This record gives sequence, C-alpha cells and structure tokens, in this order.
Amino acid sequence: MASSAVDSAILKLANIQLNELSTSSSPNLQKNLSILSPDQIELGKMLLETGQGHLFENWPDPGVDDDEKKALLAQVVLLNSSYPGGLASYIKTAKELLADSKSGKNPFDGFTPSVPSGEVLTCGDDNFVKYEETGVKQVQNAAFVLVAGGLGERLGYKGIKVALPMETTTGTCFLQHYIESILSLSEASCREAQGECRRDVPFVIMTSDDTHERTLQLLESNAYYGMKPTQVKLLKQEKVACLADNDARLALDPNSKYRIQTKPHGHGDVHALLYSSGLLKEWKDAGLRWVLFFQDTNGLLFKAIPSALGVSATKEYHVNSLAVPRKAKEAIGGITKLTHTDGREMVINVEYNQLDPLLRATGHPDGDVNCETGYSPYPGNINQLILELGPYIDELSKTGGAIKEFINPKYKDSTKTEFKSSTRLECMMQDYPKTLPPSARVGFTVTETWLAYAPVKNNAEDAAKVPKGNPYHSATSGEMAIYRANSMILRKAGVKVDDPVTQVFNGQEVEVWSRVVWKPKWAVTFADVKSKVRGNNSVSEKSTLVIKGRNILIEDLSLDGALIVDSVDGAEVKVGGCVGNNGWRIEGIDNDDSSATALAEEVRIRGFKINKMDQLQQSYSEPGNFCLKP
Ligand code: UGB
Repeated sequence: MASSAVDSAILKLANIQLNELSTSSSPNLQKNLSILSPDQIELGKMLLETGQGHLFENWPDPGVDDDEKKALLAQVVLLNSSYPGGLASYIKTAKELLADSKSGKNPFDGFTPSVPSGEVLTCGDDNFVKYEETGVKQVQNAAFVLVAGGLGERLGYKGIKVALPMETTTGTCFLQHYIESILSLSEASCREAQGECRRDVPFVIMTSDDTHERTLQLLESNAYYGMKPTQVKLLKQEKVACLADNDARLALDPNSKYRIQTKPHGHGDVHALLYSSGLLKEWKDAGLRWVLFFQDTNGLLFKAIPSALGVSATKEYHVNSLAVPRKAKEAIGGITKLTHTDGREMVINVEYNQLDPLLRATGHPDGDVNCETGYSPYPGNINQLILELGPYIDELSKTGGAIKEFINPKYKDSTKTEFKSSTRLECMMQDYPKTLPPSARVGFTVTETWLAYAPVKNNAEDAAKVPKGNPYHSATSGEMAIYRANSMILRKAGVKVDDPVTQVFNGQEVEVWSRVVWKPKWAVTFADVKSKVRGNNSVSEKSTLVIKGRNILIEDLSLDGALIVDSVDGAEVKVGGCVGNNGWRIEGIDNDDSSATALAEEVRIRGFKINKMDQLQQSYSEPGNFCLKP
C-alpha cells in the first residue's frame, strides 16, 4: 500500500473512532453512523451536544428506514442553514427565553416609557403636500418589500391574501394595486427628476411554503401586472423547529418520528432574508437609499407612503414607522420611547396588552389614557416601516439580520412545566430597532386612520363580534374604507361628495360612501388629484366613479349614477356635464340564504354584492384630445 493510502486509511479510522466517541451518548445514532455522510454526522453530534438525543431514541438498526433517517438529517441541514447562527444558536436562545418565560421575567424590566418624537400629518394641508413632493422625488432611490408569508388564519380565506380583491367595484386585487402604485410612483419620481430616471424600482415579496407557489402563479398569469419580471424578487422564508418542553427539546412531528415539527417564525424573517440574499448590497451599490416594508392587505397604505417617505428624507430618519392615532387601550401596538436604567434608549412598538401595565408600573397610575387630543399619546403602529439603507446594512452586518425573538408557550397549568402544544421562537419585523444604538435616528409619522389603515385580517363572524366603535378589519370594512378615503380626498380637492349612508353587512355596521375608485396612474398624491379636478363637481351617494386613464380631467361634472372612464396615456380627456343613470347598486347578501352559496367566496366574505344595472362607460384607445360631456 502506498504511504498516502495508508495515511488516508489511518485518518478514516481515527474519524470513525472520534465519531463513535462523540456519539456514545446515543447508541442508536452510533450504530447508524455508517449510513450517514460526514456532514450529517457533524449535525448529529451538534444535536447531541444541544440536548436533542431523543431525536434518535427510536432509530432502528442500519438497513431499516435509512432513507427516512437521512431525510431527518436533510431537514436538520435546512433548519440549520436558514437560521442566522444555525440551529445550535436557535436552541440556545430558546432555552434562555423559555427560562425567562417560566420565571415570569418582564421583558421591560428597568425600562421607563415616554412619548417619542415624530411627525403628525393632516392629509391635504400645505405641510402634507410638501412632504409628498419630497417623498415622490425619493421613490426612484427606494426598494419596496412586501411581507406576504402569512397564511391569514384569522381571515380564513382559502386563497392567498394578496389575490383578494381590494374592492369589488373594479375587482382589483391587493397585489395588482401594490404593483401599479409602485410603478406609478416611480414614474412620478422620474418626472420630478426631469428625465434622469436611473432604474426600475425593485420590488421584493417575502413568501413562505404556504404562499410561494400561488404568489408566483398570480404574478405569472397576470404578466406581473405590468412590472418587469426582473424587477420582482420572491424570497421564501422557512419555518422554524418546534419545541416540546422547557429544555428546548425539538418536537417530532406527531405523524412521523423522522420529521421535526415546524411552524412559522414570523415576519421578522424578512431582515435576515434580505441580508443573506445579497440584495441589500446590490441596492446600495446601485445608489438606493430607502427600503419600504409593508403588509399584505392594507388597501390604503400607498396613500400615506409619499408623505411618510418625505418625512424620512427631511428628518433623516434611519427608521420611520407609519402610525395612526390610537385610542387608549385600542388593540394595536403603541410606538413608545423606552429608557433603561443603564442608559439604553429605543423607540419601539409595545404591544397594547403590555403598554398599559408598563405605564402603571412606572409612575403612571392611570396607565394608557387619552390626552387632550382625545387619543393616547402613544401612536398606533400599522407596521409599515421606512428604513434608510446605509444604516440598515451597517446594523445587519453586525446581526446577520437576526431580530430579537420572543416565545409564547401555552402552559398546561401554573407549574409551567408542560405545554399544551409545542411552541417555537417568533420574531416581528418592527422589532428591528431593538438592537440599534441610541445614536440611531428612529421616528414615526402619524397620518389619519381613514387615509392610511384598513387591513383585511378578520373573518366575517369574528368581525361581527368586535365591540362597537372598534375597527372590524374585515373584507367588508376594508372595501368601504377605500370608497371613504377616495371620497374624502375628492372632498378635500373641492368636489361636493354626498354624506355616506350607514348599512349593515355580515353583522357589521359600516358607512357606505360613493364608490370612487381611481388607478394609481391617475393620481398617487393629493397634488395629483387636485390638479385633475376643476370647477364645480358633485358626486351623489348612489354614484360610482371609476377613473382608469392617466390624463383624465374632471371639470364641472355632476354625477348621479355610474361613470367609468378609461384612456390610453396619449389621450387627454375632459369629463364634465350631467351624468345620470340607474348606476351600480350595493345589495346585501344573506349568507344563510341558499342562493348565497352560488356566490364566490370573495363576494360572500363581504356580505354584499354590486349589481351593475346601468352605467356610462367610455374608453379612449387613441391618442388625442377628447371631451366627454353628455
Ligand atoms: N407574515 C409573514 O410574511 N410571515 C409570517 O411568518 C407571518 C406573517 P398578520 P400580526 O397591522 O394591525 C402585525 O398576521 O403579525 C406577514 C404587527 O405585528 O396580518 O398579527 C403577513 O402575510 C402588529 O404590531 O399581523 O400583526 C402579513 O402581511 C400590528 O401592527 C404581515 O406579515 C398588526 O400587524 C402581518 O401579519 C396590524
């Protein structure tokens, strides 16, 4: 035998002995070493070192279930590589957080809350318009990130949430609206830059196994709603391992002893994924300055984005959280400044169930109460964040994108020794500022709720149980909020829009405003709306107004019915005169009625349908100047 062959045989033998030694605590793993690759053996050792020997407890001799044993270790490879710091770090953090939870440690120990500083905007005033103008200029330096990995269990819709129509007048789904808004904003930004537009604005969607395929399919079957496919990147988040007990022993799937049970880790994954994908660096190299994060079902959010981005740019915020006024004790998190006795400071979302006790424990005997404005001084977090890219990358280079996690085990009894079901670590995208140094510029921007926030999160049954006066956050309220916002914006632009009527759908009392809908290419800012509305205009309560073309001017229009106008970009259309017809009527549906079962789920979950009885519909497909004046 040549000497090199002897050396390698000796090395192999030494490795076998070493592996046998380090796996001796698990005879079942030890006897299966021969079927595993060196990498798999290394992971097996790591699992033993971190107290996971039970995973191999029921392993039979080599030759039986070998493929399943390898599949378990393949799953461990994935769990290990998709978590910053690997599975060993996951288990270590889990042990610490489980111990804190068992001992009842308060995560806010040592912190005193106070009201942070931020900008409060009023739609349509000079300040708002100024910030919008600044914000639009910045869009070409921005990237947009949609977190859409959530299954939407509370909503109970069988499809993915971004495919749900935002309103049923046009049937536009959330994803289409988001993409068209980004495209229109970026075009507006280029116009501001007077032709010096440098790039296509990047759009990232974080998906999960629950949403990935269907999101891709939705994009592909709709030609990416006009965006270049290269502009859109899908990043899929992986689930994390479940934990069976206070020792952070990984839970096996109840249906397979060769599979670790997994659950979602939360939207906080977006930071690690953006970092590890290399996109952040790519964007920085391309000269981008902002990353805007948003959630899957808020049809109003793009109405607040230009002004909030303007605030970020003007105030040079590293982190800007969009917020809405919040009634004391309302069930959304409050943006709060926390100061620790050791000098640490942060501006962070404190969940509503933690804010009141924290205030009471720190010298505010009344807890979370409304101030002279009629609202809590702690604004409500709507989880849309604008981060400045440079400081964001600097921070992630240190953390790898890991976000402070939390754990929420449901214990069987007060001894806190056993769980009702397995638990896991979770993280939230808005907890990013928790690791920032005090020098970081963290602020917020408050806009009116009617303008910025109407998520679709709750199913009809749960929404109907919401205490009176609290928001429903259902498909019904989400759609009505769009008509309300557009009607109110038209009012601010000088149009006489009738008052709404109150109706009840699916057990929810809502204001029904005129059904006003426009495409983002018609207007992305308040100034756009103002410049396209002239003279004396009126819209009656029963009316529907749909504006789809870019250069449509509404001048001296009196609308009492349905009017739908579309035009190609080169057509300039002046719309005026008296338009009257039977219009499109909103009709309640009774879900207990057998005829309702024939309706699509997208319609049934709203509790109403639109009966399109009569309309004036005009489309201009050639460039030129036109006048629509019946
Ligand atoms: N999401 C993911 O992409 N991955 C996940 O693993 C989980 C969710 P929810 P949540 O707007 O009122 C948030 O379930 O988490 C996506 C804030 O934390 O709709 O209960 C998912 O697809 C909270 O502070 O909301 O609450 C969706 O797009 C408050 O602001 C998004 O993450 C609240 O939203 C949010 O997921 C709110």
